[in-house]
This record gives sequence, structure tokens and C-alpha cells, in this order.
Amino acid sequence: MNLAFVLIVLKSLTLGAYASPQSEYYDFDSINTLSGYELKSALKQILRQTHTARSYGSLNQIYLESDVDKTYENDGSIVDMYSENAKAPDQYNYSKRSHQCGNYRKEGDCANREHLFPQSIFRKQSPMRSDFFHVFPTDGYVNNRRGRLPFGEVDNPEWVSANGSKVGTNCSGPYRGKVFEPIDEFKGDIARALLYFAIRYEDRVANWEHDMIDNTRDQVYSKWFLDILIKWHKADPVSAHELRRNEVGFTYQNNRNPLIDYPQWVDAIWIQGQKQQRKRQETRQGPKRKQQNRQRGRRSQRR
Ligand SMILES: [Ca+2]
Ligand SMILES: [Ca+2]
Repeated sequence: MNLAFVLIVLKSLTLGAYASPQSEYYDFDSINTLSGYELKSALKQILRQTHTARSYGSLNQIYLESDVDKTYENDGSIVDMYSENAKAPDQYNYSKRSHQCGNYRKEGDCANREHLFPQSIFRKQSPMRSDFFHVFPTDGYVNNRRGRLPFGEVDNPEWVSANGSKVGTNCSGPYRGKVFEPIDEFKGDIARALLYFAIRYEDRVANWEHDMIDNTRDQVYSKWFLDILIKWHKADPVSAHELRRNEVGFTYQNNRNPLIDYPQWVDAIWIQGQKQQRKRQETRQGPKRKQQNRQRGRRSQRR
């Protein structure tokens, strides 16, 4: 092992300004000492202050740059997470000119804009509706099959798309509702996009209704769903396609997905955040529980 390699490893282990060339975007003086949901709220401020909301229509234009396939077949078609076949030729493709819906009756007819966080939940409001980092080009028919289902894991699918995306009852964790499971190649991409959404819009979720969310500003997502997202984030690390998309997104709407830049922030926010909350709860419950135990003890002595 040479010295240069050791130095690179040491740098990549620090949370600070050396971990990524995008470090200038983040105000490390204000976030270096933070963890848990304080880090999340500090990042939210940065994402909000730098975000230039673009029109919903212009997404279709930027996709021709941001989502062109330079990673899988490298054939200039649009990467669609609901039809891309990461390990074999695609069954159908959307080219630069022909990708926009249109009517569709089956897979492969046309592509439209998929809100990974369903737009019906936030009543199509701005800037969520046109936020590049959670709205992706996908096949219209598969998009419609997903509808507003949560993402999840399915072992007994009632429907499977051409690339292997599934619809069926969730089998991961306690939730037993119907879910949509993307292929493994895109599980991390989708998790990081949804976790971005939870940072950027943490102050908007209080009154929204959906099984995915718990309506708190801190955790944002329900425990069962958060567990799946963190699992997917770890199993499918940041890809070259995501790195490229994040750079194009930055030139497009002037903010970034921090979890693509610093994947370790998923743990720093949600794992640490949950730990800190448990600790606070135990501290609060501490004296009360002691009192309850004492009362129980006295009662049993009287008997
Ligand atoms: Ca392709
Ligand atoms: Ca991936």
C-alpha cells in the first residue's frame, strides 16, 4: 500500500470538505458539527436557498441531457428505471425524439414523468411537482401501474413489467399493503431520490396523507418504509448514471441531491437521528418509570 493510497482512503473517510469535488456547494462550517435531524434541517436550508424552481414542461427537455444512456447500453436512448434492463438488451427504448406521451395501452408505447413521491399527495403543488431530483422519465404504462403505491418488496407478484419490476403485497417488515418493487439496479437510485425529497420538503409533510410518511418533520417516512429505503441505499451504491444526473440537475435547478454527493449522510441523518430520539425519550421516561416501579413495589408490599 503506498502513501498516496493511504491518504486518499483517509480523506474519503472524513465527512469534511475532501470527500467530493462538490464540496464547495455545502457550507461545511455550518454543518460539520451536526448530526441526526439537525444535519437534515441544515441541509434543507441549503437545498431550499439554492433551489431555482423550473417549469414542469422543461423537465422533458432536460431529460434529453440528464437521462441519456451513457452507462448501460450507451446507445443514446433515455434511461428509464421501469424498463431499463441493466444486464441484458432492453425490450423497448425511448429515443430522444419519440419519448413523450401520448396515449398508451401497453408497455413501450410512450414515456412520461414519474413522480417517485406521488404528486397527488402534495396536490401537484410547486416546487415539488417539477423538482428534477424526484421526477424521472419512465414508461407511461408502468408508471400508471405503480400509480401512488409505496415502494416495497414483493415475493408473490400479481404483475411484473418487462424488466422485472413488480406489483404485489409488501413482504419486508410489518407493512402488508400493496407496493411497487423496482429492479435491484435502481433501488438505491429511488431510495436516494426519496430521501432527498424528505430533506428538501421536511417542513411540508405534516398534513399529507400516505402510508409511506409518518408526518413528522424529523423522520418524515414511516419506520417500515424508512427501513426499506436505507436497506436499498446500502445494497445499491451511487452509480455513474446518478453522478451524471446530479451534475446536470445542479446546472438545471441550482441545487443537488446531497445523498449522492455524500452517501454516508443517510446514516448520519436517519440512523443517528433515531438513536438521538430514543435517548431523549429514555431520559424523559427515566424519572417517570422509576416512580412507577416504586409504586408497584409499595403495592406488592401491602398485599
Ligand atoms: Ca438502455
Ligand atoms: Ca443503482
